[in-house]
Amino acid sequence: PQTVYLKDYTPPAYLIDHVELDFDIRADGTTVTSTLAMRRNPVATPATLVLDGEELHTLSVAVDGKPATYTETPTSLSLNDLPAAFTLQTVVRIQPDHNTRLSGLYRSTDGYFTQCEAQGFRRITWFIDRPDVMSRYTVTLHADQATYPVLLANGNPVAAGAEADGRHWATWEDPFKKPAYLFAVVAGKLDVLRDSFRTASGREVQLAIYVEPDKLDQCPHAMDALKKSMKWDEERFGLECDLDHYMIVAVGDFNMGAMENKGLNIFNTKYVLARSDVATDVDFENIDRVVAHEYFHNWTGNRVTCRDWFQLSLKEGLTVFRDQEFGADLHNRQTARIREVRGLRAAQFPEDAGPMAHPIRPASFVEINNFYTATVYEKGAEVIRMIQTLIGRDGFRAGMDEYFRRHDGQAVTCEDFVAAMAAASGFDFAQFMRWYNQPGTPHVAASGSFDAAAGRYTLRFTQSNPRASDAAPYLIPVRVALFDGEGHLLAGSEQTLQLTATEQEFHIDNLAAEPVPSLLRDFSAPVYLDFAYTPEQLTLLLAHESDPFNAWEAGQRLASTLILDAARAIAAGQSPQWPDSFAAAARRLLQTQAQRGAAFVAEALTLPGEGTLAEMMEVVDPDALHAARNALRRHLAEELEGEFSGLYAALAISEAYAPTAAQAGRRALRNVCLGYLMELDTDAARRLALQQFEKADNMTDQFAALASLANVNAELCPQREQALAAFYATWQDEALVVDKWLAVQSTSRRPDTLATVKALTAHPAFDAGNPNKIYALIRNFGANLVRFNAADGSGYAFMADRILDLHDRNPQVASRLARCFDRWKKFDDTRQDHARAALQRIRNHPDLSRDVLEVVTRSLG
Ligand code: BAL
Ligand code: ZN
Repeated sequence: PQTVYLKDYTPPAYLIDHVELDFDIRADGTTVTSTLAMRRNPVATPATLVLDGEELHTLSVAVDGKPATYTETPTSLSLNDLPAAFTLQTVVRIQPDHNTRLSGLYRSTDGYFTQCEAQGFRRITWFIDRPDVMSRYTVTLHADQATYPVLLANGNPVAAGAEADGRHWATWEDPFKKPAYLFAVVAGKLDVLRDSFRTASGREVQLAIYVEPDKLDQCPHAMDALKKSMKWDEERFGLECDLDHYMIVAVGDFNMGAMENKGLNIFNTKYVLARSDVATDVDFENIDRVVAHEYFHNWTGNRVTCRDWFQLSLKEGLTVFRDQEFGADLHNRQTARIREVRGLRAAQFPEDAGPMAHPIRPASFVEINNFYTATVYEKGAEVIRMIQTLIGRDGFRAGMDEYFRRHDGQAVTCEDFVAAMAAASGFDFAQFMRWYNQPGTPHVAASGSFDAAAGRYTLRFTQSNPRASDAAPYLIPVRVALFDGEGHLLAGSEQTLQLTATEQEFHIDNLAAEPVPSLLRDFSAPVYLDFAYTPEQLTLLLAHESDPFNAWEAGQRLASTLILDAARAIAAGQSPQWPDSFAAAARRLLQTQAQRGAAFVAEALTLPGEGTLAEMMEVVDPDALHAARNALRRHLAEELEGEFSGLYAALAISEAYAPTAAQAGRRALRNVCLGYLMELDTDAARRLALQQFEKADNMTDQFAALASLANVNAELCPQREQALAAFYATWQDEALVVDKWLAVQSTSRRPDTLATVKALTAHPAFDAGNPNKIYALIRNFGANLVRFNAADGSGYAFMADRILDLHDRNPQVASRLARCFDRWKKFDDTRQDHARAALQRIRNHPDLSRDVLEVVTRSLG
């Protein structure tokens, strides 16, 4: 397969001003008639017109109404000798009912849906399928009226009517020009929840959420989230909705989370449907953020879009940052930041250290679908956050205003965005641009020394990038504050240091005694930061640091050291040792939960994940790591049983369920307490969990109880079997809850998890064609560090089988499964041999899909 390079970008030879599409949808196939008003691009070198296509059956091609001469390959249609401006009409047949890739137009249970980002539009019709070709669209759909009563496309409805044979039609017109990746149509039998929103300037926007029949009672939360997002974007960024109609359509078969098509978002049901008995607090919060994310794209992505796919982070990093800020304002800013960093460390840091490492703006790709990554999205958001840190919130807002003033209606680059920020703030971002162009997580090593005679504290920093040793130094904003020995913040010590050189030092004067530095507050840059903290200093910061992120971070540092030491001890056949101070610090956290907030304490008592800890090991020993982490949990449970039991009782909520930050925080901490009590491995704890499972009036509590029971290791645990069976019996008709049932089993600690997962692939609950089911059961198993990386290679062999089973039917999802192998080179030789054999077996498969081939080749490389 061909590699595409950013450096090879050239403007398109032709432009398409208007697109008229006619979809004749029938059971035996869909006929798409496309009429394109085209002209030569005045700024491009004249060339052959080459249109993109995939799996299209061409029926006719005409230029200005006359049959045309053309050359066709499976992926291109070329025409020569064209006038300066002309109309190109093509008629093609496509087979949405057989489109298992879920890219282009495809069939799902309740009708036909589309997904065109990044390159799905070419699976619908011949087109110049690249984001810098922006056009106005008029779209007509024809389908059977009884089976597909709802016919939708981007923009505004302009006409509709009945046709012969019980069919009907509808025409939609989108007043905004857009790239093809934002195109969408839907034809289905769907229920609709309607509402409206009046913008700050008085425009009335009609809102609609379309869902499968009988799910309307699971839509109000998403509708509420949409209206809140619309208001938030007006208040924070002065951005109003430009549409008359804003529609969200939920579909159960969807590769991604959701898609920001202009005025017609298509969502995975996972990010729309919610009711307290079927969705958890985390689900409610995720829906808020994803609904906001897609809405925010209307400005950051749609009105200003990407020049080419290398610029993906231009819209994704920025829009993730915006949805993070919205979520923080709506819920709990402190814990939102903690969770963002937890997620970054679990997914992006390993990605940036592994075979798929790439800058937030990649320089090349084989398959763009492989670059919808944690790096482009989450690290991209961190880069945007650093820009705001460097120029301040007002400077950032001025930069956003300038960006839209300059580029509204255009397809632009990351440089264009940063140039607008620079123009508005006067800040020099030249060195900062390295964040866009270099891969790898920078390592920052810091040390401090105190000159008592001079009252001077010196902080020294060195930065390096192990993944890219030739990388030039980054501009790294490091927020710091200093604390005295009693944990008081030293007045005036809060500042943002700008690291720009490989080695650098900063002085702080007029100090009476050596301070305790708190570095990288609020996680001001996506780096590893090493400082030789003593346990006493970390305990002090955990108790007193006013920046909640760094208070949490101090606890994570303490726990990480203990667990990694314990893993080494266990591997050497010794018992782990736990200092009294750690349980004492945890006790103080529990005692101060009322002041510090239950949500914060829940996060602070959640130990770093195995995947994150594995990144800190030279050679990962997943069994020892797993045993060490669980042993520390058990140690805390034994030391703090009384506190956990007491808080479990005290945190019970008597009022009706609401997914508010306050209630969610209480439930989170209460369920953390339950989880620790379950570590005691007593019948009393299991009965408590089963009781919670049975009595819960909401999914958060029911699922937390189920998850703790699903981990029970005992050969026979009647409560576990009872809960799993009851859960499935109750929820088997709620697809998203069935996903939870699958996930809770594939992420279980139990040694027989692989056998369970294998058995579940044959269970009626599993559907090998549905991305959500595959993610729930198979990809989650791939993230189960200790079970996926079993020493005998059984986890790797199973994953290889699943990837080969799927790669042809759905390359995008198969490729995501292949990413489970990313870190295989961090394990011991025996595991590496098994992983290599599994990867080679995949790579040697004839006709392997391009998506999987790219990932596996890089992994083996
Ligand atoms: N653009 C793909 C889905 C999303 O990031 O919103
Ligand atoms: Zn996005």
